[in-house]
Amino acid sequence: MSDIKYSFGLWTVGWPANDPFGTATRPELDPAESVRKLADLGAWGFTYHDNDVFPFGASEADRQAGIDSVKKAAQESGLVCEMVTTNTFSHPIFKDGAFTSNSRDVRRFGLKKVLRSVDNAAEMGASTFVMWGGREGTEYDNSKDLHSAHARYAEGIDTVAAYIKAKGYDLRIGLEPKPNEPRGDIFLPTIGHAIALINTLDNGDIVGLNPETGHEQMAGLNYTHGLALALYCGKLFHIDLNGQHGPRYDQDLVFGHGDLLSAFFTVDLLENGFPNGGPRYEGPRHFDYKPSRTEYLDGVWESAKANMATYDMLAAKAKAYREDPEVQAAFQHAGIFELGESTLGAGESFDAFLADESVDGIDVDATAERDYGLVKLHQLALKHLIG
Ligand code: 3MF
Ligand code: MG
Ligand code: MG
Repeated sequence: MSDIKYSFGLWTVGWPANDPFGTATRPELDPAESVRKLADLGAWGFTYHDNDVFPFGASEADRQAGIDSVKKAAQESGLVCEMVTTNTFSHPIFKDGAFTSNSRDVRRFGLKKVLRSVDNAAEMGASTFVMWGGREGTEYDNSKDLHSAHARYAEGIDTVAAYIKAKGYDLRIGLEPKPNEPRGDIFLPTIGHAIALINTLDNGDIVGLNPETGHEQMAGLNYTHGLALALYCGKLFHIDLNGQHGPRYDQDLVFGHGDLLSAFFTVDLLENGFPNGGPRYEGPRHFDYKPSRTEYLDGVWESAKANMATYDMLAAKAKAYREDPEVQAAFQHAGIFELGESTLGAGESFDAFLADESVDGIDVDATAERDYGLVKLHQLALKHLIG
């Protein structure tokens, strides 16, 4: 396998495949065993929710025993704990949200649960702390004062960021947008919404994003474009890779098993960067998928391997695509390098620009007839992907 740093949530392989219509089809896995198994399969890192390693309401002793068991497996196998997150969605107390619940008692309970998880993330040496607001939302638009809900959400996130700074932890927060499921509408439904809220925070410098392939695609949006915006804003702190077939329930398929062409361009961006240079994503290639309910234990580990194998194959194909002189010529023809040039000249004044007769002196009809060759360029991508 490649030297790409692959990472898995323990809740992915550990999902016993219970869904809203049926009970589990697989036994619970010991999280420490999953750590060892993922290391055997060639993964580099792992991530978990607090309640993936100890149950909700565990005694202090049981809590520490769960953490220590996973920590020992990590030390022995060399698997890196790179991200920790909090489950603020499973227990009924969070049915109306954690940071945005109408109940102040619930909000204070949720905040304390999250801060304890932050301490655990630091203890495990993680670099990212993810916050997915699974229950932060509504089914009905009159369920909340929507201004107060956003204010409480911002307060909660800012408080966690301030706590990280106060403790001197080397951690950054990754907010994970999702449009719906399990709530009818979840707050911060997309990458763009999350960036807008981050910009209002006092401690927003350590708050960025953990975008998930399927979550953007559930909203009919383009994941690769979302990653590009997050990179442009300096906010791509972590990623959740998986597969999805457009707007429907959250499928959490193996990466590449949904929209394969989109996955190809995601990998092309992650591995090769923008054609004109610019910010790069340096974090782990983290998978947040679910082994399908039809699979038993062999299928769990086959599907885990499939994520890494698919990414490896796409990375090799994306490299060949970028290195192909025909592709580079098509980039040139399409104007992709030209888009890297600023529209105004360096230091060009408004007066100089408006006085420049060559701007509207162009032959508009001839310019409108330009053939960008984008279909040919896209066909070249297909040739590399499936040719
Ligand atoms: C749900 C998710 C979550 C988050 C996790 C934090 C249970 O659709 O994607 O997984 O990823 O809570 O990373
Ligand atoms: Mg998901
Ligand atoms: Mg996720």
